[in-house]
Amino acid sequence: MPILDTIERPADIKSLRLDQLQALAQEVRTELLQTISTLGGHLASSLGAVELCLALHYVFDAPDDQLIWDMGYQAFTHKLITGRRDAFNTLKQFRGLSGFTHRDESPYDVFTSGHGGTVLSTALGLAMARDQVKGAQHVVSIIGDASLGEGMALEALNHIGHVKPNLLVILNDNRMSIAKPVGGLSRYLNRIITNPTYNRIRQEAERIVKKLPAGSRMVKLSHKIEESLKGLIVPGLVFEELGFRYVGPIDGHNLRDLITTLKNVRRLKGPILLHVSTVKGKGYRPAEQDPERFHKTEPFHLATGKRKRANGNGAHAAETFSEAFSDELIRCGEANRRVVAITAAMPEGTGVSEFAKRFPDRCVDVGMAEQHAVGLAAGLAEGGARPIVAIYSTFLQRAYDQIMHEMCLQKLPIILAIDRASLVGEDGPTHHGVFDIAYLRVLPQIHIASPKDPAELRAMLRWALEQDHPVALRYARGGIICGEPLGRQAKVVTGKSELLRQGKDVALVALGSMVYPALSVAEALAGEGIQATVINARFVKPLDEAMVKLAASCGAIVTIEEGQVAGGFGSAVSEALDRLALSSVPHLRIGLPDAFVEHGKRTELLRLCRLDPASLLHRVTRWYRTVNAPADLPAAAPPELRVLA
Ligand SMILES: Cc1ncc(C[n+]2csc(CCOP(=O)(O)OP(=O)(O)O)c2C)c(N)n1
Repeated sequence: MPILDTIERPADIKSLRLDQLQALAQEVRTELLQTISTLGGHLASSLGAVELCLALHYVFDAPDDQLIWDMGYQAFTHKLITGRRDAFNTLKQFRGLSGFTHRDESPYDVFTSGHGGTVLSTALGLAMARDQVKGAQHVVSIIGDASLGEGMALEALNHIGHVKPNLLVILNDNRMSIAKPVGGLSRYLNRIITNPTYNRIRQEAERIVKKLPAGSRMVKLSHKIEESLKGLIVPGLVFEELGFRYVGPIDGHNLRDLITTLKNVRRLKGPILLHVSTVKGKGYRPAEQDPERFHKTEPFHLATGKRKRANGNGAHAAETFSEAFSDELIRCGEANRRVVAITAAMPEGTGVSEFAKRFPDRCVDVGMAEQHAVGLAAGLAEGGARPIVAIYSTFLQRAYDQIMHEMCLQKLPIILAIDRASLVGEDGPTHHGVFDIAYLRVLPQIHIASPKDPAELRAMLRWALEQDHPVALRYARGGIICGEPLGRQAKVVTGKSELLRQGKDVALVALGSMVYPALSVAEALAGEGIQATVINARFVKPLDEAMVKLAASCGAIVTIEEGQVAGGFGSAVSEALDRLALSSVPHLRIGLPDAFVEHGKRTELLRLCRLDPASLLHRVTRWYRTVNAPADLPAAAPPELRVLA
């Protein structure tokens, strides 16, 4: 990598000639491909934004100028040229580089960002703050075409045109979301890219007008003509009407054009929208041909693009929660013609794509629009349909008010299928799905359940479809994390838990992904002479109070959940103990600490948060011995959760 090897900071690329910059782009692509084919991760978006990243750093002076990326997985080139190349082979690994922009990682990363559609609001805020103190820096935000359709981005677009600050918005338009984009906005952008006529006319008109005497009737007339032309054929009219000056579309792989245009728009005042056309997966044929698969990929063979199989012996991996959901959803669709599946731009990840093939008329992809997804579901439910909204826990946060107002307040029978409701692993703090128990539990009228294994998820989905009120099913990423599936289970009954093991000394009340680890802890405790009851809680709400009484009868209760302790399932059990006048029973709440958990493999993070079976055993044993210490012995200090950096 003769050129990349010499780049330690963005200033180093400013002295390069155009041909050297072009060669650098190829070296960066090679580096991206070598690293991500080995480690896996987001690929196609960054491949498509190589030239754009280089041109931005060539023209602007980061970090004084603020370059803000909407979801940093498209900005790996930016990472490579901002002093992080040596660590690039640690991308998304535990204690390695983040897979997104991350403000603790580099002064060049203005925000830690993994949720889409945020950047226009934060950029406007930065521009307004700059103007308050009469700062001179440029604020440049880069957003993808699908993310532009997010509610938050559209709200910001509306506001930017009102405030009219000096602000450059780069629309990185690769005509792809993760899957095919949906909606009028994406059709509109597509039309612009494929019809550059107006731009040519406008450039020509501007050239002629410049030659006319200032203030002449001809100049005024030409402005009028331009205005009326806009109404007919102007691309970007929508942006112009919102108060932006629209520039583009330009070829996002032509470094010369990119640099010239960026230099030009750098001088312009007011909000500018520069429309850049890029190819997702650019420069790597398999990714260009199948950008959806290479949006985020497992490790693969560079020569062919084929996945490297971790499981080389051909053995069948255990079923995941997403697979069980995907399969059961189809059965539910077959059994009930009113079932409608809704996804917010993630048909594959949330497991609705097979349902979509089977029942295309009953599957709706709303695009990156989680709030709308829940609002839409409310209308469908009121109209008699049975909507199932499949969204990752972390992105469902966007739809909180719709869950409260459109769903719970109206008591509509909508099912939220909340995937990745756990630590998610390599995507890290922007993506961990660990807040939903706390944020849903406080809402009246909703039932919240969490299955211990994929088979139970199937049963819960069937149960949910029989209910006449809102239901949330939350399930972890992947499958069960230890032991073998029990292969038997009690019928799912509203608000009833499942007793899995009886012991007289302590009750382990576990939720969802923590049930199998609790069983293994109970086995180990028996070896130490402590007999544990194990309860699969199943329901966070309504809580099984009979189960709470049973647990209390053991004299000590430990609740275990893969979610925030604050406000979580354990809190629900504590509240019940209060209600039942049983609050004197010692109760240890185990879950996630009051901190944002970093990235790494899920198993590594569970260990870090002391939710792996060995740590759980240690914590439960220590606490149990403290609680049962004879009164004349000083009690050991209660175990403390380690606070994460
Ligand atoms: C609020 C939110 N919803 C969903 C996602 C999941 N997601 C990640 S990337 C992506 C598609 C983004 O497409 P686009 O903005 O066009 O960028 P590209 O990847 O094509 O460069 C989606 C839906 C997310 N990150 N944030």
